[in-house]
Amino acid sequence: MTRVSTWTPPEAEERGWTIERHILEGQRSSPGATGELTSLLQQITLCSKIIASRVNMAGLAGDLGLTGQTNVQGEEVQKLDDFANQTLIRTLSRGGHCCMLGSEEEEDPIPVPSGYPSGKYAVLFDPLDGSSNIDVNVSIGTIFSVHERVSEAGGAGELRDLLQGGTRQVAAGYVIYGSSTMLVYTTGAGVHGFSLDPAVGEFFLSHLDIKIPERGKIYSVNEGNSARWEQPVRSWVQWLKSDAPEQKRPYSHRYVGSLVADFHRTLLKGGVFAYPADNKNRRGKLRLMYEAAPIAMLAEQAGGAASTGVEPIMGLEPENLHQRVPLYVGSKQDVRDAEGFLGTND
Ligand code: FDP
Repeated sequence: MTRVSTWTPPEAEERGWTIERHILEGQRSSPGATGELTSLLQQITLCSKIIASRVNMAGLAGDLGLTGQTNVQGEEVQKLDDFANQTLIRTLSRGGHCCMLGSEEEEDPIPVPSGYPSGKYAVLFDPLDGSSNIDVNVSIGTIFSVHERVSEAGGAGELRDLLQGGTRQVAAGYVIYGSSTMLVYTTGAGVHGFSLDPAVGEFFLSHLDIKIPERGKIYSVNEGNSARWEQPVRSWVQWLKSDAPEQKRPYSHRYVGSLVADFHRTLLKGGVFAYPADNKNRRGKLRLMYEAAPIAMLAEQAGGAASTGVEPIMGLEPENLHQRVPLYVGSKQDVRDAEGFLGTND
């Protein structure tokens, strides 16, 4: 169950709040909060600053290019992918608040090393999403998802601590390394965005209680795959492009190719991002646990929707850590339209 908090978002005059203060305020008004989630989120924030600094310097520091290895998904590992992955693993596995980690880059769950305490949370992350954009200075990001453990407190974490459905996330968020670095997160009390001031080395509240417009005017999909799509997906995209000014069509098209960047735009401006299933990727390309579920929690918390095209992403019960899923996410009305074409919305 999504955790209920009585906390309400701060007023506009609190826009200069640091992320630390914002998280702490959330903790103070959550009955029964122990401070562990606060501390875990602070560790994630620290990792994102370290990764942001390395991303910004990558061209100079010789950190662009491949490591020569392939990951569990069969993709070539970039040096920055590896750096981001190691930063998150080192920090979170020894930080005292996690019992188990899951990384998009690692085949197996990552346990807490012996000698370190086993904490209350299980965290999943995609350390550097949008890898194909690393070398060309296009926005990339880190995505994270936090669950409360279901195995016995204090003992070693188990796979089931990670393999929980989207509605059981207690926090989710992403960091976008773009023209500025932003961290956007939710703990079930709205979606809030913070911008990194690199001179101070601190994230400050810049986007308060973000809400996705009910309907947008942008669609975002890799149309290079259209020959492989099922007919309903093609019909939907054709409909979005058709000339019907009275219904505010055609939509504009934008596609960065980094989920974090495409979703960030969708969150702020509305519209829909999709990565449909096709006859090459029968279950879609994106990963449920590292990408679709956290993005779905953010979308719903911002008043939007996230669907496989036939059912809500948040309702899916995961079968394995690396499972893929089709994704339609963004403005509620735009996602409903997609579902209408895919046959679920009459
Ligand atoms: P990438 O392969 O570059 O890491 O899931 C990964 C992802 O990027 C998403 O960030 C992005 O939305 C999508 O794949 C892009 O896939 P295509 O190149 O097939 O469009």
